[in-house]
Amino acid sequence: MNYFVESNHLLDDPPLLRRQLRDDGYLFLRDILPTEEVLGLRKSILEFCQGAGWLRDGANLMDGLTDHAPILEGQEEWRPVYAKLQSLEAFHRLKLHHRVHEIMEDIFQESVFALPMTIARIAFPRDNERGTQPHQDWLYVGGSTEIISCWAPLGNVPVEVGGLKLLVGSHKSGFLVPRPAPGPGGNIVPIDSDLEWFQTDYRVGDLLLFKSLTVHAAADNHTQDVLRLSIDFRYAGESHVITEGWLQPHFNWLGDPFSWDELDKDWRDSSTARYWETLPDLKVTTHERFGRG
Ligand SMILES: O=C(O)CCC(=O)C(=O)O
Repeated sequence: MNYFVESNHLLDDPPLLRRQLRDDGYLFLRDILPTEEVLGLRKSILEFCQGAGWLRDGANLMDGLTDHAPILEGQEEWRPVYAKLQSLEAFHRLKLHHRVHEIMEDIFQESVFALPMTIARIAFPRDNERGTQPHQDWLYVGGSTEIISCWAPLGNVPVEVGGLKLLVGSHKSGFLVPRPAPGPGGNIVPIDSDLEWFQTDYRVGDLLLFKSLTVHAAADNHTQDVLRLSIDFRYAGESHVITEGWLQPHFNWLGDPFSWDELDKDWRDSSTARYWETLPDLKVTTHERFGRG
């Protein structure tokens, strides 16, 4: 098992930070996201899970323990929980944190913006075969291959619980042709056996950044009872092309309640809602074949 290299010491040296990203296809940073906000989100999400009967009775809420049969993203029972989560302003605001923004400006060397679609994963234990399979985000995100994906744990996620792993150097292989597979995203790409998987003991506040062509997947959850909660989102430099589907909420293809009109009605006055509509020159194209995160 290989652990990510931590790159916090490069934050004051943007050229070296960019070089590290270019060489390895990822950057792993500790203590970027604000602890209180991450834990506040974790609490809200776990309350929704508890309300749905997914958590073990009598256990500490923040431990996120489940004895429920695994529930897969997209399933009927999952939808109301995910709709509540997607209507949390704090969930959509987290990606806009100034430290994330500053790092992205150092990477892109121009003004940047966060793609509005923001994804949460509530990954059940005892379900590894239906976890996120090895894939490249570009298949779904389209547009510029320079778009950066970010993944962060919503709570501590030790190696035992899994989290995200990635294949270091895989961004140099170009676009890999996927085939259908179970799990979120529904595709898997071939793995270069010369490359190695890296992961880490994730802590609250950590941020993993990776390139659109970097192969990544859910690492196995070796516990019997711990839910893994995480957020993922993407950034682009203002001169980069994005695809129109990413201006919509995750699972917008199901219709209401996964539309902005439904989700942001209680936070429409805040700067989190519809911020992209005031950005001057968004370069938006279509991505008809894929586009689902
Ligand atoms: O958290 C996961 O299981 C999948 C996340 C992912 O694949 C992504 O961030 O692109």
